[in-house]
Amino acid sequence: MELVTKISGITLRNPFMNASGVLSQTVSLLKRLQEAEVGAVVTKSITYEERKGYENPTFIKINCGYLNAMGLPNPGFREFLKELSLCRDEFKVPIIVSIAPSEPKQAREMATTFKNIASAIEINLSCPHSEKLGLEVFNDAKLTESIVKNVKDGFDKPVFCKLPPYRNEVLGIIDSLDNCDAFVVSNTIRAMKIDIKAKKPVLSNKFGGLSGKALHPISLALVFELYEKTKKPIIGVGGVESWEDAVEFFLAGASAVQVGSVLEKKGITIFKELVEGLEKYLKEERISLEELIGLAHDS
Ligand code: RRO
Repeated sequence: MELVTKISGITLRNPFMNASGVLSQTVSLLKRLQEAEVGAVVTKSITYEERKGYENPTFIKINCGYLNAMGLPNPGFREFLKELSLCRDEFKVPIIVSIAPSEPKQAREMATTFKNIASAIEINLSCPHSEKLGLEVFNDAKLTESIVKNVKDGFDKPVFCKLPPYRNEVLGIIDSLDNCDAFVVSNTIRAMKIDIKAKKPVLSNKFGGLSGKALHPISLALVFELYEKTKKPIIGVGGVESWEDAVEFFLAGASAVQVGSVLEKKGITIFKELVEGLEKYLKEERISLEELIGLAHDS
């Protein structure tokens, strides 16, 4: 079955990509990723200035998924651009550059800088545990609107907004995000774990983002609801561990699916499993991927 799909005019050989931040922190990891059967690669969220990230522990497994508070470790956009430019030609799949801006002018500068490298920009409006970035930006509707507009003005290709999993806030803002081309739904949920012997939070940053199994039904419900409220394409992300989980996202209305935590667990071979599983399912059900998208909604 044909898995080629389009998101806002970008052609993907299949609808699967990594979620930003997972196995994508460095250019060499991105190169490894594309050796797997990905439709596109998504970079770690890049900030204006370099960030060291938080102290360990930054990533832990808990019984309903994973908690992370990496703290956006990255070399800053100029250095990252240098590294990526050196091997741009080695990439055979679209590169989606994730940026985490905190103000409009810097957002525009970052987007413009990546215009010859990126097939799309994904704006991180949803990291749940960083000061003046991600969710803190999203919680300021005017700032968010202005950032999205500036990225759009500075970049002539598609711009995606990565949203948090919080239904009311997302539904309250999407109309003012008219400038963007697609929504990525969703980032992790703000969460924590406390060590009962040490009597203190386990993550060095105290709070982190919950991903994995527990996130899947929550993101799925938001994708389903957004699909009825927007005409923009949606990229589903959250707790996909098997092709069946991905199919749920397509049925809810996602045009593509990103995978995150499972990459830590299973490695890049998960993409082959997803591609083969989806192909087999489409064949058995005798439908195309295009027909599958949104099929769980009443017609
Ligand atoms: O780097 C992180 O700690 C991080 C980011 Br940028 C994000 O968007 N979501 C998340 O769970 N962690």
